[in-house]
Amino acid sequence: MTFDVITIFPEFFRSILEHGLLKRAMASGHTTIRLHDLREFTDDRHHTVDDRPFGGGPGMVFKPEPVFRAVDALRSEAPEKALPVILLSPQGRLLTQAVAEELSHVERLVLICGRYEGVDERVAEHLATDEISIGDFVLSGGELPAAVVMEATIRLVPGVLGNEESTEQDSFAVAAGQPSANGHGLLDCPHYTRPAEFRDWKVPEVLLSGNHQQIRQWRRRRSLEKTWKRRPDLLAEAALSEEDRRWLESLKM
Ligand code: 9D3
Repeated sequence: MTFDVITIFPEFFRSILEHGLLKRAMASGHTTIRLHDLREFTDDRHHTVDDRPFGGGPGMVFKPEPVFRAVDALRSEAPEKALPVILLSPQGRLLTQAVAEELSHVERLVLICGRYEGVDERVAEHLATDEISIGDFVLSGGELPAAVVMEATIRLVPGVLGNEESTEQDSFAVAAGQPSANGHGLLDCPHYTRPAEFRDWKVPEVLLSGNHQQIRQWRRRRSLEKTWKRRPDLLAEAALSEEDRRWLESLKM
């Protein structure tokens, strides 16, 4: 899978490409990430990428020409193929596990990172094939969102994760489609490791008991409890047994 990132801050991506999952995916040949400096697609002496908004108002807007030129240059590398172009913008559809899943099947993806007050609307209307936001909070530009889209997508490409993790991932995607949820569409249960007692705080006794039936029940109940308290919206979609429902009823009393 190849990502072409169009940005005025290519350097911004260096550290994330040199660590963890993205580095591994590139080293193993599963992923190619190419960074393109938007300023290289300007034609004036000052490499101008932005201008004042028509109609007035604060801030600056990305000019359309350099963005179109950058994407045209990429398109000319394989003119016969359709090229998905994602504009990262606060007006986009929300990134979810289901969206990442959808993107992971694509062979090549262009990511346009905006800055300032925004990007000339003709980019969204006539160039981008998709517009994505990573959530309802204000960031300064599309670079962090582009990195988030790449990480969420690449880890779903077969072979990128180890076998163990990828099996787990399958159940995420199929049963839940929620990044916060486990294979049953619930929030994860608490996890502990040694020491069994830390600053007077003891690990729940049941986890030390070796009774796997009880441990399974304890984990399931903690998952249900946490989901009910923090993300009741997930319960509506979760796969619940009769026993789960009885436990939830008992919580509500
Ligand atoms: C202060 C400017 N805002 C006025 C209401 C609009 C605005 C313009 C540009 C807000 C943020 C940005 C820059 N953000 C992105 O380009 C962006 C983004 C985000 O801010 N949040 C979540 N996802 C994304 S994807 C791209």
